[in-house]
Amino acid sequence: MPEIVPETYIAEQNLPYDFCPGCSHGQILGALNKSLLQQQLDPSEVVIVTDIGCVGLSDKYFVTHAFHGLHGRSITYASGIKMQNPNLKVVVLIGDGGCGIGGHHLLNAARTNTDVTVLVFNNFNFGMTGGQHSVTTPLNSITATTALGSSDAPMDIAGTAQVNGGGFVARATAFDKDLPDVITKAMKHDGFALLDIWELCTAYYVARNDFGRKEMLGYMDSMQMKSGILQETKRPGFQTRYKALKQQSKNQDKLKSLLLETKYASTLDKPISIVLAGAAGQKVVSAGNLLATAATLSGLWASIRADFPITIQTGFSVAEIIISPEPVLYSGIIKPDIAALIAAEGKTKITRLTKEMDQADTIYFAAGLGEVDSGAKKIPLLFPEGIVKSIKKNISILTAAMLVQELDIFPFKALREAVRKIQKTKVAEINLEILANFEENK
Ligand SMILES: Cc1ncc(C[n+]2csc(CCOP(=O)(O)OP(=O)(O)O)c2C)c(N)n1
Ligand code: SF4
Ligand SMILES: [Mg+2]
Repeated sequence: MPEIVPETYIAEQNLPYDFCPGCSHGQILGALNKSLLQQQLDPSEVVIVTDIGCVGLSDKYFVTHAFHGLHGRSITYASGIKMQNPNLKVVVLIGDGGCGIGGHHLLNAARTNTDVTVLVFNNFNFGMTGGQHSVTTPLNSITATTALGSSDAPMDIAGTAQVNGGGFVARATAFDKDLPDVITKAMKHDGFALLDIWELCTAYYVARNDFGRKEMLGYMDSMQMKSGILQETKRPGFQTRYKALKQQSKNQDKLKSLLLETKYASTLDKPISIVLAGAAGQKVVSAGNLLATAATLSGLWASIRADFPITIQTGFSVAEIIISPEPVLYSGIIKPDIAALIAAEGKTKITRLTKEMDQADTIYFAAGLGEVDSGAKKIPLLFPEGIVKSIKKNISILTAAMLVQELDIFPFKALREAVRKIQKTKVAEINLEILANFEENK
């Protein structure tokens, strides 16, 4: 139990609610507060994720953490928050409108059984924008967008979660006395939990359709959509399942060996962008990965973007690498500091980039590729004959070695370690020999 449990989870300084008189949203929030009190949760371990709409105003009424994002996307944010920190209790507050706009997210969260609790404030229309019809609007209803009566089949939100494997699914109304208890059950369930809570938008849906509490219950009966717990499975939630899979995995050591811990030092004080431009089969992207890995092993940040056509073994192959003493927040390169033209296909592909380069930048070019429309310094890519059987075949790794030597931003041994760390044994053996020959002959 937490050291300090509040007397209420409602942020009273923000009351009264910004809802119209008679709107059920406040009632559901009251039930959520009661449920949190039942559970005696530490407010700092609860995250309320709100969708858009009148329901989206709700997070500010709670003393817990809050996240408010785009319409229909709240379940994805909640899933991400839970994945990142499985100790948090994550509750989504979403309207029927949000469930329609983000329907794909809803059914996939149910399938994944990700451990979040979704409270659907289902008032049968878009409240906030003036009462347009939503996916749950009953047939023949009058709304701002269905003046002659809605002709769409209403979506069964609880039913959708149910058939898609949601761990805990219930249908309720905002007036149910036991709503706090059902919310508590849902939040305690290990896995995806959804409560389809039927309620009243007094400003629009109620006013236009003469639809009060009694009519809502009558509609529930007529649709044979029973209230109560509809599904409670024993299937473990995604986070529990993932943890177990990770523990059982035979690849534990392999996964650990992929961690790139800082082993070497670097004096780099500003980002440097490098573009390797070659052709399919030249292992251009592998060379880019080696540079980025070696930089990471030297305590730097690195990003790599690979670009190649959908075809295999033909066409260009380009690797864009940024190495930086700070996190790389944008991995695109507009004007490279260094470009290495390894093959004609790559040279053509990056024409737009080389054109942007000026005398502060350097273009290294392989034999026959020196004609470049660019203000950058141009230096031929020359390697001593005899260091490897075929310079042409190994030009990418040789270029990476040359760049490490020329730029001097991390030690050469970091490149060797990168080869050992990320390449398959046979490939690594060949590349380590190439690097050894390169060092001997430099
Ligand atoms: C993608 C997108 N489409 C439309 C809107 C405009 N919009 C804002 S609130 C809202 C209606 C919300 O209805 P609902 O989710 O049912 O919540 P309620 O207002 O009924 O609580 C709409 C359509 C939006 N913000 N984003
Ligand atoms: S418009 Fe409807 S949903 Fe929004 S606050 Fe008013 S009654 Fe509630
Ligand atoms: Mg609504």
